[in-house]
Amino acid sequence: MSACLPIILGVFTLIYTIQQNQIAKDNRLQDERQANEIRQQNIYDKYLEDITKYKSDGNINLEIIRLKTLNAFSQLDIQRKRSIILFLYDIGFIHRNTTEKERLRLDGADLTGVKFIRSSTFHCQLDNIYLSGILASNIIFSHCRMWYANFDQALLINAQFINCSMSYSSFVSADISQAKFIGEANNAERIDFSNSKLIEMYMSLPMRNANLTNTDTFNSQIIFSYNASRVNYFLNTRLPNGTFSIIGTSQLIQDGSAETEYQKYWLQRSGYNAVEQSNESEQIPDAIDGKSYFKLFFNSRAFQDINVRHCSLFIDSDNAWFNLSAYLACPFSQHRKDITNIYLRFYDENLIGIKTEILESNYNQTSFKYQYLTERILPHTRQISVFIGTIMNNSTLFTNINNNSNYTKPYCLIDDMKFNIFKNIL
Ligand SMILES: [Ca+2]
Repeated sequence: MSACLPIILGVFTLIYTIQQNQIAKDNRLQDERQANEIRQQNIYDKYLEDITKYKSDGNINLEIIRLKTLNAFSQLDIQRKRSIILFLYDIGFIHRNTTEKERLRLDGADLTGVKFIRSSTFHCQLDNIYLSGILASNIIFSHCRMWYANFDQALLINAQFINCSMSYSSFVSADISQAKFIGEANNAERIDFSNSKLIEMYMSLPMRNANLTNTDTFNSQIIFSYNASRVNYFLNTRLPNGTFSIIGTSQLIQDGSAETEYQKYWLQRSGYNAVEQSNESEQIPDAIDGKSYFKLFFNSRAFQDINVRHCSLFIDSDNAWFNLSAYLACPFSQHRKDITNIYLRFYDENLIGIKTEILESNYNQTSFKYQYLTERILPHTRQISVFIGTIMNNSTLFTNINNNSNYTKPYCLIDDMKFNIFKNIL
């Protein structure tokens, strides 16, 4: 017994020391937590105080407010971030139905994991909330009313919208992959999902009247309503099984037939001569389509840019081809090698040229001839510039000028130009 006592005392001392160390450690952590809490509360209070003062003074510089807000978000916890969003909403800074000048943009604001959950004290009425460009993976909205909400360009991976009423909301160019739309009626009416990613998204009710232009729904669990009054709009859409919906094949060149005032859509290239439009009184030959056509002289050049972002998904799938067609002629030239051409330049997202294609008239083409060109569109193409012009033998021009004849300047003709994108089924 007497031999045991020191051992017991020793064990006791050891346990006591471990306990004391743990208590000291707990206290230290508690102190750190408190300090952090106080620091966050100070940042939060100062932020609210500043913005309220700007607002009451009428001294609203949205760029400064934006920087202050992003700075606050980078330091605060999710509860305080949520409070700031509700504060900004309440004072009208993040409403979709204001003008762009009056609206605070929160692009890049980190709202990851923030929760907006309706409760007895919080009604979550967020109609028209404007949260374009936020970074908000795992964000949760539960039992909220958010008609006309705007989440354009936002990153919302694995977001949850539980029993939310959100008709007419907008997710243009947003990433809502793996998100969940769970719950009751009105959950998903007339939402604009164009250009957005809905990969592996889940929606418990059928999707209705949504805009799915260029939307990626690959591997999603979405049921599309085929009720006649509730059909969704599919164009260049990647469907859940990986296939594509109808691909837009409509004419992408604006006024390719010289029928409107052509300067409306065509720009003159600097350093080149103008392209002209024929008028009926002087017109020989007749136009192929409508009443007039383009007249292109020596060194004439005009262009227009076609934006193909609305079918970027399809283009990047590497199945996209284009067809360019037009009627071309050079009846009023004096050199058999004078030609007219349509020159296509393909650009990527950064406007770096990645491909060039040319459709040309033949030599000695004195009357209109239908010509076309069909080629693959390279993935990553985002813009296509269409140039119309001529390659004329210089001597033709000089000959005419020197002869001082009554022969008007030689020119070539283009009419009924069409550019379509289509799916190559081979
Ligand atoms: Ca025409």
